[in-house]
Amino acid sequence: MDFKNSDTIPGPRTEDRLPHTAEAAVKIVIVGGFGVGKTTMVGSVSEIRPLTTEETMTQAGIGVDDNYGSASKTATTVAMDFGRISITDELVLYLFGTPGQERFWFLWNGLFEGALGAVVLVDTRRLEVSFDVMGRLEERGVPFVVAVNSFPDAPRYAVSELRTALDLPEEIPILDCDVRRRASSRDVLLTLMRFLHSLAMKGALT
Ligand SMILES: Nc1nc2c(ncn2[C@@H]2O[C@H](COP(=O)(O)OP(=O)(O)OP(=O)(O)O)[C@@H](O)[C@H]2O)c(=O)[nH]1
Ligand SMILES: [Mg+2]
Repeated sequence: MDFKNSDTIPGPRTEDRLPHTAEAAVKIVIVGGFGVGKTTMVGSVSEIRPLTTEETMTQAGIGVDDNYGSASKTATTVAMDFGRISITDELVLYLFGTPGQERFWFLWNGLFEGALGAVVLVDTRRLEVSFDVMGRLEERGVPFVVAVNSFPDAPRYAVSELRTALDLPEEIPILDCDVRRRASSRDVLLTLMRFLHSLAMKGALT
């Protein structure tokens, strides 16, 4: 009788293994409105092959789904994105990207469970969506930083103008990013970690 030779079963990819030095794992959520670049961010920064739940956007979604920018966008997240990045040898972040379509927002509550912090991705062409998003994080007590994903045709604002427009207190970091670039996405996560650290030092983390 033939048996499958175990040598033919591929082992885990080297980068899929958690570094043996890892001591702390932290859950971070990436949130924001439809098409703001959440999946792109998780994909650009993850050191493992990201898990995505992208579904093709079809004619059936017309009138139901958000369609902003849909000319160039053909897929949307229906459940979540998942990725991982080691910030240091000891600290590993698990990244969870939320769906942006409003009809899937009920999934957010589960994704927020146990999250230490969040990145709110903002598109300056649609600032109004960010209020809902930030409100939900505030309700759940999840601290966040705001990262403006700079699309080429999006209006540019000074940080102080954005702070006023988004009604954000002085201590919440706001920064520009290009989620397609790994270094830029990593900078956003480092800013969030520094912010969480400063909150922990003040005893403001629950
Ligand atoms: N020009 C430009 N395009 C970008 C940028 N970031 C993302 N994109 C593109 O914008 C589209 C939207 O990105 P996604 O990552 O799918 O956005 P999302 O927030 O996950 O979308 P949903 O899950 O549907 O809410 C993709 O086609 C990206 O390649 C950017 O900084 N500049
Ligand atoms: Mg997505």
